[in-house]
Amino acid sequence: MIWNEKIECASREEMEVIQSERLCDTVKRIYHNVPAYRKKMQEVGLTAYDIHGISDLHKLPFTIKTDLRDNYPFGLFTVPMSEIVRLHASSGTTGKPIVVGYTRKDIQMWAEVVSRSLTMAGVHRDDIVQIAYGYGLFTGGLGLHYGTENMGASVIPISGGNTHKQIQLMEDFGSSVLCCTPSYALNIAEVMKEMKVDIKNLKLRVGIFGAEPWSEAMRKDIEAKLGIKAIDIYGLSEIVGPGVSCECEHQCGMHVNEDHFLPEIINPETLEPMAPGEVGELVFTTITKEGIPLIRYRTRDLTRLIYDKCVCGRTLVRMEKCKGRSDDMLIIRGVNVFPSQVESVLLSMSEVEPHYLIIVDREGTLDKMSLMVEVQEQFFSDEIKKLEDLRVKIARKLDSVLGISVNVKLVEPKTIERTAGKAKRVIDNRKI
Ligand code: DLL
Repeated sequence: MIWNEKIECASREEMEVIQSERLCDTVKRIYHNVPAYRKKMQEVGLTAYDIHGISDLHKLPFTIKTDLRDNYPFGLFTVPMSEIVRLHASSGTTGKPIVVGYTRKDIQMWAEVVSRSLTMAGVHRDDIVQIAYGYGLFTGGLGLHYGTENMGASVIPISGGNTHKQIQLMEDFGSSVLCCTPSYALNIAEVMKEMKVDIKNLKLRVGIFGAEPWSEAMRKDIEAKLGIKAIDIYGLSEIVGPGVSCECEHQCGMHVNEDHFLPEIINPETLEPMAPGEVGELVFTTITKEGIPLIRYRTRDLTRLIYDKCVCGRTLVRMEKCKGRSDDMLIIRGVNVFPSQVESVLLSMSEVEPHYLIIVDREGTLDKMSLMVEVQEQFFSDEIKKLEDLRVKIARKLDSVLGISVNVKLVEPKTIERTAGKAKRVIDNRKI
């Protein structure tokens, strides 16, 4: 089944007409309503009337995460707050988070693209959908929730964690669809084994997994352990959250909802557009969003676009599984973490030096983050209690800023290796 056949199977010409019209409309709105955007466009000698369609897209300036931070919290919103019905947020590179506002129409559009995604994955109205993505400022839980309700399937809004209960409800309620991060899916499978739950007695059929990178090998592992089809879903808070793109049952690339999010691939070094089919950085322009439209937003995710028609019949362009990032963002237990956030916490504390090393491991199915940090010469002491208090203080502060627990290890001054060139701040031992 296809949720919105007219759009999802439109010819390239039809799609380009829709995209061009919507792009021009968006550019006019932001030019007239957002001073920061108007300034950026004027700096490159553009007015809203210089954009006539998608062939002019490359003329527009890029938007990056720091533009959102510089206009924190609501500076890039295109409508008054009275029109905003929801706020979500995700990690910024330092200090303040990135804030995204949705109008009522934005929420409806988001539900539509998630309903399309679920349908692509083979979900239908009779399904019982267990949503184990976090509910809250993170877009995973509520994004999937509205899309599931919109298509008429039944939602179990359990949110993340409490794995025993997840499994109990799966058994008792007969959940047929599981939505969570791929690493949490493996964690659930592990606990099921401990609880001696036989997957044959479950109704689970489909998993909708995303919010972090995962490999084909991990897909096979999850599919075997849970006895399901594992579907990749992609999105980012800045654009809308989950539902920017999703795989269909053929699992051969994620169909981008390109009538709402116009994709491009650029060379992250030169910022020039890349030829179709080449791997580069994914850039999105939102062409229907009202709350906070974004022009040429650099996602930092590396992938390529496939324009061939899919076996499922959809013509929506597909993006390959993400191949990494062009910046240093880590995703640890589904939470986005920038080394610069850690650095700003350390710089705010006089007892430590900003010499540190982040180590990420995967123990079983769970990511663990450790941080080695040098203590200031004059603060270093033989008194264990004093050091332990400091360790706890740093861990608490990191937890409140990053939203995940960090195993902090204090080390003596000058023990972390110094390099003449770029400091190596992260060791990622996960084999994803
Ligand atoms: O992770 C939205 C989401 C929720 C997507 C639930 C899918 C499911 P953010 O927290 O803003 O939003 O993180 C966005 O996560 O730029 C990618 O680097 C990464 N990411 C998201 N989905 C995938 C995926 C949500 N399927 C950042 N594969 C993005 C690889 C992904 N990376």
